[in-house]
Amino acid sequence: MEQLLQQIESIKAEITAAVITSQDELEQFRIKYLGTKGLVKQIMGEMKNVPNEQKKEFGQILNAFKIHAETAFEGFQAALGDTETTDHSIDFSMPGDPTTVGTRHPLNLVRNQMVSIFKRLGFAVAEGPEIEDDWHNFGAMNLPEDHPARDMQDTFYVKEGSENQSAWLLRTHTSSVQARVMETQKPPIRVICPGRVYRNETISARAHCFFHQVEGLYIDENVSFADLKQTLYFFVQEMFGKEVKVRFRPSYFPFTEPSAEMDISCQICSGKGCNICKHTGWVEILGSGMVHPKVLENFGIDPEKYTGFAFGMGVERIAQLKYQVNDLRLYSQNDLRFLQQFKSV
Ligand code: 2NM
Repeated sequence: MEQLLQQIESIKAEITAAVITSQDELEQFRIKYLGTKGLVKQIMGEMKNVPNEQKKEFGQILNAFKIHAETAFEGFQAALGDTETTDHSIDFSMPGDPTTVGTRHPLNLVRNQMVSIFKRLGFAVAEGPEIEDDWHNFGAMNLPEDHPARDMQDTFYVKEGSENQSAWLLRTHTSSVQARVMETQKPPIRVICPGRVYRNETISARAHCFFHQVEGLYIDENVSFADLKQTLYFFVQEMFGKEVKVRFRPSYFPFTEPSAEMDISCQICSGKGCNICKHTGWVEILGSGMVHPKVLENFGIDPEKYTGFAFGMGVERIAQLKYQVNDLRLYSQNDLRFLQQFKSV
């Protein structure tokens, strides 16, 4: 038994030390160790002389031995195969061509940042269709039949309405998504709706026929205008830094009452006066207000019990202030000289 183990160890060492440089030598190796009369088979044959109580342990040792020989053989075989098929016209030590990594679109970067700030305040993200019906885009939002936004001059209609069929259009704001949220959820509601919207404008540096919005909506008992101000103040501080100054101006929207627009101190000239802020030191960044009682009623939400605030802002405008982009067309022209200026993450 002791002798047999020594024999196995020395054969294993021999195998480990073997050098194989040709198919001939490989075949010799196979016959010597793995052939029908090879050493592995021979040692296996010794099994019958091992006392019964040692058979299990010895069996394991034999098995490991066999695997050792087979693995070595396969290794030699693979190595030989490789050298014989190597294409010497390829230099594997040459450094590879660098992979060019894409960049993220600035609107994507800014949208993600906006969403992440509102998520921290407990807002959920809601999305909806870009082709909408009259009701979700206009009617539910308290826009009267004769409101100019409903005009063909301002809105892209996909399908004209008829007596028994509502018109289909490209949504002009993501309020239509909030309409769908109010339709399906009961207060408390706290959502933001990022997405693309469409308006029939002549394309220029300052206007485009599509752009991107993030709109927010918060409905619960006792939601106040103070909540609106503090939420939006928190947002701009996170977006532009603690130094940012804000001011609210009274405004008008059919879907809110009262309504306000918010300006921030110009991020380009720090309030000294430049082209972006038209030398006022302030730039408008969003519209907001307390949700109009009629809008709440449209969705069966009791305006005596619940109040809410809503706001809407353009992603392009925020990105303009962050990255000093002075022509809206740059966002959709896919000019790599523009796009490659933005980080990839
Ligand atoms: C704005 C300005 C003010 C707004 C209102 C609503 C809803 F669904 F509650 F009626 N969503 N968004 C809103 C309010 C949007 O954009 C400049």
